[in-house]
Amino acid sequence: MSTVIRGGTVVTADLSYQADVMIEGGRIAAIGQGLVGDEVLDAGGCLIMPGGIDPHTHLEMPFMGTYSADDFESGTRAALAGGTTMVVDFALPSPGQGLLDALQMWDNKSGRAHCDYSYHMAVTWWGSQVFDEMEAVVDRGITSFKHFMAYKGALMVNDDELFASFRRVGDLGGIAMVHAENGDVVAELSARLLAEGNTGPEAHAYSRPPAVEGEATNRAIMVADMAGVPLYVVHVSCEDSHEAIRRARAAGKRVWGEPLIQHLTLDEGEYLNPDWDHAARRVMSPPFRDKTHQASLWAGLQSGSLSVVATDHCAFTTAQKRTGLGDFTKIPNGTGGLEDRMPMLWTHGVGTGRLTPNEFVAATSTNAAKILGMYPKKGAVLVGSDADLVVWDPEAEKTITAGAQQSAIDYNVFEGQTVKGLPRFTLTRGVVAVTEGVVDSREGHGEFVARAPRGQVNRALSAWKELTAPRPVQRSGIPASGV
Ligand code: DUC
Ligand code: ZN
Ligand code: ZN
Ligand code: ZN
Repeated sequence: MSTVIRGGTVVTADLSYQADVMIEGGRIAAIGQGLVGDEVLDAGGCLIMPGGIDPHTHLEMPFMGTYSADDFESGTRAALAGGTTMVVDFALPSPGQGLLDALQMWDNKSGRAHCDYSYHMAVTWWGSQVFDEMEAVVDRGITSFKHFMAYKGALMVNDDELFASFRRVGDLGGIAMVHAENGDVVAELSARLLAEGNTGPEAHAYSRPPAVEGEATNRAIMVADMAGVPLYVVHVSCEDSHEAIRRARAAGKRVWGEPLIQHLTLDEGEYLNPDWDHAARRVMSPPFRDKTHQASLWAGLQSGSLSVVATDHCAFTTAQKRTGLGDFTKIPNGTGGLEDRMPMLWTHGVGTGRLTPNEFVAATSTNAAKILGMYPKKGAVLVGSDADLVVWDPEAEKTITAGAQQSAIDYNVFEGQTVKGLPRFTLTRGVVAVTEGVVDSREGHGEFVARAPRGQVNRALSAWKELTAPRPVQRSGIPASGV
């Protein structure tokens, strides 16, 4: 049984060209002119692109006293509806819990996935058990380790733990990831705002200003440099952290930044909406920023200083959000976006001329596959690659509304926005899962994708070697020179 996608333009991160794509056994079998197959999908007027990879989701995650509302079933169904064919979720041990134990919990949940998936491993505490189990985690094909520099008293790790863990990740050939916000400052500002009677959702944003993110990003970059490990900074929301990443990259450091579609398209004005529900539904960390920060993120995607657009999909219902009525620090942090990431980025990126279609593919798929060590199995239109493909109709339009979404929650932060550019077909390993907005996918079809360690170090131009090299010690006597 073979399928041919006929009459479209193949668009990869590098090239655009007219060709048919033949699929057999879940993989791309041929790319060329006039291909013949058992089944034909009409791609006339459409672009054939690698399916999206969302490298940052939290499905059915225990968090702030509840669980995020989209699980691997509804979350991956939403992903496919929007042209995303793979998610990378975070296995999250609670402090004191073993990494392998947490991995087992995530394996139990992910069996329901409609599309392929992988995990990052979160390091939420430090000890010899964590140190030891990290190697087994890498052997399982999980090569990226996330650290929270915020959520003090819960998930946050201190600098000594960060440094120890970064060194271990570096020695294992993996990638360190950070949620970069200064958790001590956030805790202090939150307490003060509450004491002054600021209890509403807007105070959430006041408690996490851009400087909090910029400081932590700079610190993480320097610690990663000293530890000799490549660094991936999740949800870069502002110029303060983007500037640190730009500077690190210009100095030859292996540092990548990931903005979210939410921060690219929504701003802090959302928190001033007089409707409490409206504002609380948009509470996430980091919060939405003003438009100058948005412009910085778009510029980063254009210049290449930012690499990947994700969602941090962590959806909570209105009822869950309302546990924070009267105390903004209790509003579960998180927003959705899995179904909307690609149409929103196409509309506001390609549709406005900010991004080329090839840059769109790089930001939504190929760069994540390369950085995370799964290219060209994923993120490519090449013979032998998995047939995770989206046949993209640049003329198709819709208005986003919660009533029509796959996500399990009762609202959508992009409600009422019209997008132009939608999947005509989404294919997961060769199987058509979505046809013009109609999802017909199979729960449990998704498979775990094991990733290879990149074995990269982060010592290109750093002073790391000099700092740690053995040096002669002058034990006594007069200094050798006048200094
Ligand atoms: N930020 C969120 O908004 N939700 C989940 C975790 C995070 O860091
Ligand atoms: Zn985070
Ligand atoms: Zn996250
Ligand atoms: Zn716009």
